[in-house]
Amino acid sequence: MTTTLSTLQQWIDAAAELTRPDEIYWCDGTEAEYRRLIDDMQQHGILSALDQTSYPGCYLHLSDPSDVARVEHLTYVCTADPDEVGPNNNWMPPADAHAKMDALFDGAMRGRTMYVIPYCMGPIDSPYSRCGVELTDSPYVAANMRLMTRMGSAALKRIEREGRFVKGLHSTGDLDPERRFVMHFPEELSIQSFGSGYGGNALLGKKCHALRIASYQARTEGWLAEHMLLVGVESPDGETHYLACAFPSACGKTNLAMLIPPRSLPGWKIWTLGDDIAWLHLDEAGRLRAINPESGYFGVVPGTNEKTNKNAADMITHDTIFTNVARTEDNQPWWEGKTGGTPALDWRGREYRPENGPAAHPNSRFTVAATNNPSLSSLADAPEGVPISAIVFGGRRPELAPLVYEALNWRHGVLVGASVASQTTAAQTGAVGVVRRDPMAMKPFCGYNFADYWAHWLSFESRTDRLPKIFHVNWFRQDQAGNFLWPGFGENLRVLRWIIDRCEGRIDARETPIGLLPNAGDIDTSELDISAETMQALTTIDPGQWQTELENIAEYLGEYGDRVPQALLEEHRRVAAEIAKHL
Ligand code: OXD
Ligand code: MN
Repeated sequence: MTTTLSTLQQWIDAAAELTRPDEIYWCDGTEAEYRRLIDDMQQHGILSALDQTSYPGCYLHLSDPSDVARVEHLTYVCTADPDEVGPNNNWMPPADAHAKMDALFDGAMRGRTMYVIPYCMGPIDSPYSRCGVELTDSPYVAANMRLMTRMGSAALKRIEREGRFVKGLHSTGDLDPERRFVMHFPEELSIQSFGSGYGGNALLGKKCHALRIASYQARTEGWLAEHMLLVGVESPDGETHYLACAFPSACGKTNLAMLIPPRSLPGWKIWTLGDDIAWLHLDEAGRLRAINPESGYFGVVPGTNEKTNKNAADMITHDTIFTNVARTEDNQPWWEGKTGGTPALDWRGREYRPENGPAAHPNSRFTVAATNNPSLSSLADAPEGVPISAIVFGGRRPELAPLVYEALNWRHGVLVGASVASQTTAAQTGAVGVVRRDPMAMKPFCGYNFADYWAHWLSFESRTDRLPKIFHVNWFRQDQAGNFLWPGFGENLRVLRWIIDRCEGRIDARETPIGLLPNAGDIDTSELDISAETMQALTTIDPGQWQTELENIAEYLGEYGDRVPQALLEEHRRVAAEIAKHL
């Protein structure tokens, strides 16, 4: 295969000239090709087959132990003007970044094959979708891209028709953490990633394209590229509402997107559109519509079981690539939180010993095609996407934030989103469990200055009067002893019901300084073992704590200087003044 698009061919020729691969292979995206990639990787020790009787089509990849998470400190956005990327990104002048990357890529693919991966982010025939081509020397990346994106001939046809695509160049290099960089050049629509094989650093369609580059494009084109799951909630009457929910990494997006309704809520159904990224556009009628640019899931494995997420547990029993999980004696995958089995080998391939830490890496992952998902929505491929009833922000907050609250209006909702904070997890390299600000759950992913991004969010208010309502949830409140106050998982549907009832104007709410909270008894707790006092704790606010929170938010917004929109600062002053009245 080659291409009729000369700009594509010239770019590939130049990349090959620099990196010197032994061979260039064009991916067509077929099942036969996927099988060949898997077989080759097994022969070269990159993948090993898991027990094919109990886990048909499942394989295990073990990463270099230094390469198991996203590397935010080595991720850069390179624009001519440093102010454009803001304090939320690392910046390097494009010329310096190119010089650095050229030196790293020089000859890096000698002895290797360069895989040419044309991909489409979003349904192949959607006007909202965007395409890219990734050049990589990693067959693991090629196989994962087939599960995660619409990859191959159909994407190439669209690229040749449109003539426009994001250029992604990737090499695992020698996996030396000192020679590892993920560079974005939004003005050139290009990405260069070197020295890592880990998902978020190497599957360039995901975080690099669908969030960092896409958010940059979305600002100038009037849409939003967001770190959001997309889920359809169908009531027993057959009414379906679509929610777009932004939570930081490893805060349960996959679980919420695939939620199994509890037995005590018969007749409810959940339909998954996406578990990580949503692209949101206003349609001609002024409604916000969303597509999921991905077509597979790269989910956190530990904790997945029949109780926490039966759909995911079932989904990963076949045709799945596991990365960095442990294995049992009989070669089944194993992870902390799995029902049954005992680990024999840990994620580093060593005999399992508890003193070496967890058997599976806390950020071990599954990669599966969305078609494996029993709760996949019939609209997952709809070119026009789905209409959004509510946007839901959330974070991992052991204290402070109530179970759920509603913003008074869009502008207040933007402040709520800009104020999201959450404990860090193993999805990124660095300390785990530290509360950090993560506006709209986009801290690691917004490809431009957050101050401009908030202004962009605010601009939607003047474009339509049909914007969705905005909410904030917190499934992670704990008592003094560290026990979770809310059962979470499937029971979160009870909170989604309240959100939907609010969207439909079917239920009242209580006005508080931070927004609208549920009235006592309005969140259905039937058949739940939860006391009225606990519900009270989950649905009231402590004005003193919130005063401190508002001070912290002001300090955080201050980091963005004069660029922060006045409307956001005014909204902050309004909420702070309301809180002061309740002290
Ligand atoms: C992810 C992440 O992998 O957010 O989705 O880190
Ligand atoms: Mn994510």
